[in-house]
Amino acid sequence: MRKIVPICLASICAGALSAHAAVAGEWTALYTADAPPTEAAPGFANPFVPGDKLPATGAESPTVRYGVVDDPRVPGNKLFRFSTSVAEEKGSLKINLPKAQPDAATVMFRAEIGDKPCGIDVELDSATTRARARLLRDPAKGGLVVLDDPAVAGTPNEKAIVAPLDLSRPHTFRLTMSGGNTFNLYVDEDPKPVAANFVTASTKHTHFIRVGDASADFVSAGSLDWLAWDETAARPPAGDAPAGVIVDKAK
Ligand SMILES: [Ca+2]
Repeated sequence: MRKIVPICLASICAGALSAHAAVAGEWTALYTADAPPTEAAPGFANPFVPGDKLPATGAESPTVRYGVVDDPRVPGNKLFRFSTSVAEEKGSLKINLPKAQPDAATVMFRAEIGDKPCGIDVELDSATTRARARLLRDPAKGGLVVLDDPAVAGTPNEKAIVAPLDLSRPHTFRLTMSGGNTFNLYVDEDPKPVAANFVTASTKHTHFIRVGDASADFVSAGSLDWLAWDETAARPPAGDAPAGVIVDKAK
């Protein structure tokens, strides 16, 4: 049985921001970071595959560090923490579906940006394209959500900043796909997406979900509290989140 994470409102609330226990929903899989992401676990039968830039043997190298750690904010909760110190060593993790990539799907996760320029990079692929977003720690502009694949005119352009981020706490992200190439990106379950109905021009689509690949552009550091996905539908925020996990709320 999947571990139910205790909710500690006092340790999560920040100003007008709050967290709440999510309601139950049917999700294809939920990774809670109670075990390494490369291992199958209760509720998580599709473990991540290490990216090709990860060390060939073992889970870490001197420049790519990762593992499961205690959540400093929520007693009993676990986080997957990662850090790279050479940009070419991406430290990425991939979910490769054993079947055709869907044309409608949702990936949802809770993450915090660490002390490096890139917090996390997440992509969601269909059979023809992919959407990709990065969470950045910019020395001048602070926390940012940036789209990172070529986008069709009329939607946010490549490298477009679509939202600021409070770097002092974790956030909840939701990336949805419908029709094979219409994406929405939501932050902290605000029903208004930070990037709405965007279409990408990328022809890359070699996985289903990939996290942590910052290309050669950045070194990265951050933590992942949980990640869930649905292989059947674009699911906008509406109290529709996995049960038993912490979900940040914009309002
Ligand atoms: Ca967790």
